[in-house]
Amino acid sequence: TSRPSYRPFDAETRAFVYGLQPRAIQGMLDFDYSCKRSRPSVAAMIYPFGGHHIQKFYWGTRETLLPVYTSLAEAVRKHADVDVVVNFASSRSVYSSTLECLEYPGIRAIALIAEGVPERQARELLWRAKEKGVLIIGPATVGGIKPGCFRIGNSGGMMDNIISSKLYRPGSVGYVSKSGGMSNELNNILSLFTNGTYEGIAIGGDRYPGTTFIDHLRRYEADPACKMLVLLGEVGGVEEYAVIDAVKRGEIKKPIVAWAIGTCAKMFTTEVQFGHAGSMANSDSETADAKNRAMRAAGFIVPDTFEQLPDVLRATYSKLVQEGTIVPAREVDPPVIPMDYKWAQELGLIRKPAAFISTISDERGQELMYAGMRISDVFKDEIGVGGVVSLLWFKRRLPPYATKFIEMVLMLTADHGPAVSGAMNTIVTTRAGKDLISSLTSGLLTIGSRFGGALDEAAAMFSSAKDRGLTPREFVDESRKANRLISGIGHKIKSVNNPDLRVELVKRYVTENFPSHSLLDYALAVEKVTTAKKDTLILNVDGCIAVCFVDLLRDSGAFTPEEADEYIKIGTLNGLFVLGRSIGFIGHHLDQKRLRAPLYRHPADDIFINMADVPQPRVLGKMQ
Ligand code: Q5B
Repeated sequence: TSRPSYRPFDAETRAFVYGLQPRAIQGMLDFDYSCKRSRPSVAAMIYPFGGHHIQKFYWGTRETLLPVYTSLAEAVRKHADVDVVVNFASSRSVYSSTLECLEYPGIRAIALIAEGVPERQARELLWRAKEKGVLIIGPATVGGIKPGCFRIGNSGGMMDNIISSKLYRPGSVGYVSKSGGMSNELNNILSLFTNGTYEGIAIGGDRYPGTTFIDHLRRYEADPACKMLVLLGEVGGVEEYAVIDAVKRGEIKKPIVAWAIGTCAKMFTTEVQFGHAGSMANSDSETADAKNRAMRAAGFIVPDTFEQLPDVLRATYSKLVQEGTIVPAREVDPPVIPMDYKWAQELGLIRKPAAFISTISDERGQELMYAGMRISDVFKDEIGVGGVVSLLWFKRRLPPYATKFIEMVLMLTADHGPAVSGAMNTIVTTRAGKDLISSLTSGLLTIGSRFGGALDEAAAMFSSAKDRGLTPREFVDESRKANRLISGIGHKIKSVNNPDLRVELVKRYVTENFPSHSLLDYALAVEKVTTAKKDTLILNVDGCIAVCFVDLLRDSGAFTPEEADEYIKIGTLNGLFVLGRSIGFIGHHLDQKRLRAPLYRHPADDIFINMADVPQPRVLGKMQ
């Protein structure tokens, strides 16, 4: 690139981000947009897993796409203009990925964000990078920021911080620090007491950073656009002394304001290790006080306390303005960056009507809740499947006789052999090679008003007839006149002489356990009338369960009359058969799979095909 070596980042800098870091990348793009860059600073992401794909980001108010490559080689081939890598690889993989970056001569700067990189590996990377003339920032750092030009990862903090510290446009002060957090503080102070940051680098808190204070201060010294230097050092290590030597040798001539943090260490009676791995004094010269003294003696502008840092910054800056070294530029407002929806919501700035309402379960807290009941209590109270159904379907705990009844229904309806319509469809579907869900749903879709899905209508018909005061015979006659079959009456194979024992079990349980069973009694009286006509017109399993459930809804005391009516109307009762029979359909699917049952084709001789009265096909329209 045409960039001078002292200026590795400018408004044209393009970077790869190593690792999937959508939040950091969005932050970099938002920064770019606030700087009015013509195009995003991130060209692509490198992520070895999950295949080559693209990801969507915001560019101001619009959206833009960035590619994700699985190899650096491909990324480098496709983006020859990229010369920076922001490496978010973890401490485990940062070594190998950085070595790989160093193989590409086009990559001139690499920021290593990972913490906990083994010192031996960090030193080797540092040495190899130096050999190739590649600038390394980190490890264990947020990186740094070049206002108006380029932001490394999350440097500079949230966008409101970036805007308030005026990082969207360059100032005149180049700083180095160890900590990313203190860099944010410096950006803020510099925006208040000078014309702001020209470039800021946090070298990282490890004992062996890839580049140290002096490397960056030399660049700032060489860069004519940088007019004033700031060194924010800290207790531990000797990097500040390299800067002192450079100042003494006259290599650094620009005014340099400095402070070493950690002067409070002397207040402790024992040795203090601050947050960074390197921030512990191993000798007197490594204390913050010794460094501040030495820097002051070498001609640095060192305040007496950190609190006085703003004053000396203001004084130094004002002097440079007076001399004409710094000519403050006219302030320009940055473009408005739309706030992320989630952030705005967290701040309570916006509200939005929810598209969905849900009132039965909640998994957002520490523990999954079923209608207000913790999942651990579901087990502690041993409420069973019937209890869970009562919570999730009716949003309340029903008395034990009721939850046991629900369980009984699920067990009774679980299967009725392979010959029934739904099981047949499941079996045929399975034999066509379909999966469990397809085979199950094919069976479930068969459930309807004639097969298994007669519960809701049976509940409605019987309760309406009883509520209207019709005698059983009047009800049967009314239905016949209207040409309506009575839902819940009749069975293909069960009859008075071949009773359905499932129905007998339900009847016995309900008469013994329910507080009342008036609709069941009414339905049994209707059965007497219908079976007198034909012995297969029994109260069938659908009908029996339906009328008993109405008795439960109406007389258990757990539902208001309105709720009871509503549950019948909204199709709750068929749900019992659907849920129960799913068990059987899944069983049939697994059975056919186990049996390796081949594709089924119905024998043609079992189908009467007659096209005698089908008219001969005619060709419509003109013949050519
Ligand atoms: N007739 C169930 O039909 C069946 C009448 C009736 C008045 C009636 C039929 C029906 C209502 C729907 C219903 C649930 C189709 C059934 C279930 C689950 C299952 C299934 C399994 C399992 C049986 C003969 C004569 C005719 C009809 C009259 C029939 N039903 N009159 N009300 N409800 N019922 N479904 O045997 O004068 O001769 O013309 O639709 O409740 O699905 O095991 O298989 O667990 O899987 O073919 O138990 O009853 O009788 O239609 O030939 O009728 O009786 O009008 O009179 P059938 P049809 P007529 S349980």
